[in-house]
Amino acid sequence: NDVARGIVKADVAQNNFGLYGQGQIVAVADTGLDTGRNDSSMHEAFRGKITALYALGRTNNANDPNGHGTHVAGSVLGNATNKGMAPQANLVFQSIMDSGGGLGGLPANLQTLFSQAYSAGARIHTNSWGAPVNGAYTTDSRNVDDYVRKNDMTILFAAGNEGPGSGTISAPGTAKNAITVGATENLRPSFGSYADNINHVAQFSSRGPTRDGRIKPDVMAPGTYILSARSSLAPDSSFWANHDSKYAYMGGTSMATPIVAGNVAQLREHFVKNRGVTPKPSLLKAALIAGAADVGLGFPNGNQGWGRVTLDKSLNVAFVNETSPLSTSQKATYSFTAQAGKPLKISLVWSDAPGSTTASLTLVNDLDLVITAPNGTKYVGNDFTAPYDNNWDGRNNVENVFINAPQSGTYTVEVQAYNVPVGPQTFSLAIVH
Ligand SMILES: [Ca+2]
Ligand SMILES: [Ca+2]
Ligand SMILES: [Ca+2]
Repeated sequence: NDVARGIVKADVAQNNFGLYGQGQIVAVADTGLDTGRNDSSMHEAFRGKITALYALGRTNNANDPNGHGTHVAGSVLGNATNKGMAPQANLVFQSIMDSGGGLGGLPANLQTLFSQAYSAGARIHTNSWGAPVNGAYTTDSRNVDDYVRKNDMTILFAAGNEGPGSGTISAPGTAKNAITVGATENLRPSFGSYADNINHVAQFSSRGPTRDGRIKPDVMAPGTYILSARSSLAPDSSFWANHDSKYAYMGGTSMATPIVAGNVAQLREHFVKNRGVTPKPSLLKAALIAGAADVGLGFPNGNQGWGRVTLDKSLNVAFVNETSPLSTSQKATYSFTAQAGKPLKISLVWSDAPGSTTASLTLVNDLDLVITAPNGTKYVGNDFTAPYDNNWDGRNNVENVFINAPQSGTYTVEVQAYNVPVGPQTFSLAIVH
């Protein structure tokens, strides 16, 4: 956590903007949390900040003999040493590990899980688990999409650890409306080649595209040799390396995902406190994507998605917060002023209607992003080959236009509703310029 914080610029958000996740409640569904008791026996990282602790997998027992859940929660909001990204956020923890060590505490319909957390006040829900389905869109993926579309709940899922082959995203990480997180390397070179270059995608990180050809993961964060909270009940064998009795090292997209969840808490705090809006899930996702950094693979790319989270860029976006619902053939138009020489990144995200698990395409409502430069040059979303206005995207509910060397002057942004069968469709825009 201490190193990752600098890589994703959570430290800049803390030091320069005062963003520690205050006022945000983040839900974590995972194995368990340390002793499982919200009292003085609890790990120092969480004492006094637990809003709710639910035992869903074992009767009246939310403890963590595994170590996974405690470590994950520490990366979001641990508040002792080796702090998480949003140390002033509060925690709703849902222990889903059953007595056999599986995740039998998960309800048949994931919306039950999200609703419990929502009722406890959480508006961010992070999940470091999934099933290796090689990019398939499952009933769980569908339920995630339906919940995000209908509720103010930003839901994150780990991409999975089935890399480095392509087409290996786990479910529900294949959900359209989730923020799906892959792992890049941390910078702890004493541990060797798995943590020696922040621009390396971790070998194990699951790769896109999804089976229906969508770009996933969405964003990346460090996920190797992460130092975070250690459950007092977990054996040494649970960890990548030991540190001391309260902290230890783990790795996986499981570790990258809660880092981004903490960043989302910081970002949400910023929108509420400093930018005058309650950001919808689609805006938080658009801001993360517009701000993210290419690790050197270009776009679109199934290894890195839209790049590594770079929170200070995301804080400063120009934005439209889920507004102007569109029906088929309608459009919304905006403009902004660009400066020559300052790279331009425009992200359109919408919370699409849930797709069919048997269809070849899961996209339901097809919006298109169209950018017009001051000299009339047009760009359409996700066309990264010249000319940039002839490959229209009919698969993704994230569309980006990145212009490395913009002209100075007024750019026009159009969001066109090409086909909206389950409408009308709201959307969000985030612009780094
Ligand atoms: Ca490496
Ligand atoms: Ca489109
Ligand atoms: Ca093209």
